Amino acid sequence: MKNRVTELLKIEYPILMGGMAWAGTPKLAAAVSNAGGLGMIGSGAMNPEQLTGAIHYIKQITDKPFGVNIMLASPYADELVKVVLKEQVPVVTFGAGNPAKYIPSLKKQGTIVIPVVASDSLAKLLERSGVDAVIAEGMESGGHIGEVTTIVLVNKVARSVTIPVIAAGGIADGRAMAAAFSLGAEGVQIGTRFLASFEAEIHENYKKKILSASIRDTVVTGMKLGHPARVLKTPFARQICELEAQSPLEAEQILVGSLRRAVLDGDLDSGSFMAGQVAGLVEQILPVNQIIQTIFEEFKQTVKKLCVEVLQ
Ligand code: TUI
Repeated sequence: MKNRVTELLKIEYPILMGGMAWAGTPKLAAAVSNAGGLGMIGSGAMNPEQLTGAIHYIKQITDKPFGVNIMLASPYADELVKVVLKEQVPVVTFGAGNPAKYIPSLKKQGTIVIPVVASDSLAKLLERSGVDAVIAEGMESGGHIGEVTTIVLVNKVARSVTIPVIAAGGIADGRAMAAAFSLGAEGVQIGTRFLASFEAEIHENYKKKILSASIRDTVVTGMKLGHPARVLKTPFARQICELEAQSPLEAEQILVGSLRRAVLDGDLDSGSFMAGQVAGLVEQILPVNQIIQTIFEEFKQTVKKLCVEVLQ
């Protein structure tokens, strides 16, 4: 397939991997890139040395384009940007904030810059700052979220900017990909679906939890603390939501390190299993290559069906 996103990123399918902290390892990212999508190293939990190591490693296991996601709430954000510049990473995505101050240096070097936005106003502002595309991420997604649903956000952002829009949040199959393209998106970003893959280096408990989740099995923690994050509904997640109301400081402390405990230890008692509402749609663990092929095939079938029915 050829469109502005595949041309910009030099990839086969307009499918990007979400930049997941802890779970977005070079191995998973390389699997996505090798399958024709854009793999993304999630640097959210890395220091500059760890990111340098991850970039060196991915360069050994794929010769395809890849990206690095920089989570702007990271205490290392400034230094992580220096690392991607030094290592000449082809694509950088940003999340959880406004990356305006980093854009000039990255664009000067020719890096492709794609921030995540949760509003049309930030999308317009960043378009003027010279970003190459935006990811419009709705509140169905896992991890840190905004307040607007994907169907409303992607529609509005696509009507507000002329650069390509990549849709995220609630997308795990070809039907949702077709829906996103109907709203004006030219690419999709997928996170949760790739966690339920053979290549994902997360604890088995995490994968099992995703497979057994229904579409109502996520909850948003941290709402009262100012950093809302969608996670699988476990007794721990419910406990955090209750504690937030009574003792926000205590809730904050318990949340520290909880994503690491889910990803590395599969800790069901004190881990935050970040996942999107699509966890309820994911039924089996598959190789990344098959996930991408299946999504793209269903996308084509969906578009074809609509064409036949609507244009007959
Ligand atoms: O960043 C994400 N998802 C994440 S980051 C993360 S790490 C984490 N760990 C513990 C607690 C919380 C987070 C897990 N998942 N997605 C991208 C995203 N960005 N979603 C929403 C936004 C966003 C929100 C507001 C982007 C820009 C924004 O603008 C604010 C401003 O300053 O204008």
